[in-house]
Amino acid sequence: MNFDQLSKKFNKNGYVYIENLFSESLMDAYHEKILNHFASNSKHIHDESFLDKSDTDVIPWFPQLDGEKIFSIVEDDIRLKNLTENILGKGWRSLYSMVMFSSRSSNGQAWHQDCTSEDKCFFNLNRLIYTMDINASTGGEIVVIASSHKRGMIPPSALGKNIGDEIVISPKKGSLLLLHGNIWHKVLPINNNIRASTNYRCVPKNTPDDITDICVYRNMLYRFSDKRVLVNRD
Ligand SMILES: O=C(O)CCC(=O)C(=O)O
Ligand SMILES: [Fe+2]
Repeated sequence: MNFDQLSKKFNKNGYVYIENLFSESLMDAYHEKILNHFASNSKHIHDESFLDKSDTDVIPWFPQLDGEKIFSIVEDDIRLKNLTENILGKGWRSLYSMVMFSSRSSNGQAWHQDCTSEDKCFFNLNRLIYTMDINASTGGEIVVIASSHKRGMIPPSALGKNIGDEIVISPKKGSLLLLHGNIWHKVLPINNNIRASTNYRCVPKNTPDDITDICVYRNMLYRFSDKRVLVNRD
């Protein structure tokens, strides 16, 4: 792995996608845990008005908080640690690991930025790993606008559908997708399967823990901690 090259690519584009990083057997073990958990926990924890207005259909799970030790294997992976340090610099820290689950035929996620872009030094880095293949048949591909992490706030809905050249990423089982929290991104609707991704979120030095509390959608700024629409944008 050429960490310098990958880190340059990340800084330029706001994302990096790498296939075949984690073994099939590890991904199968993760996926089994995920399916077992959601077999009995597939209720939404967000309130209905948020789900409606954000057009977002995901259910989170924090497996390490439930004592699932196997989820530390990716977090402790030395390649992932080195790449993260190359991108974020010394003093970065992990926030948590979060599985995001979507049911078959659900909406995916509308265009958004995970955090606001007022202070360029502070953002979240998503380190997403995939325990299943995601493609046109399953649905749930990720769409990004390259380099949009440098373009400030995502345009409001009123500016129409086309906000740049869309790059569709269809992650393979065992792959890693690094996404800058300011990049404009969305998840396409889910088709024929459930969808799961596992995110090892982390932040540069001195970034507040609640950096992702305010999420920027094209139609609103939403604050998760008190479930409030801060700004209507359309
Ligand atoms: O689940 C994914 O592939 C990406 C979800 C997302 O928007 C994020 O992690 O910020
Ligand atoms: Fe996101």
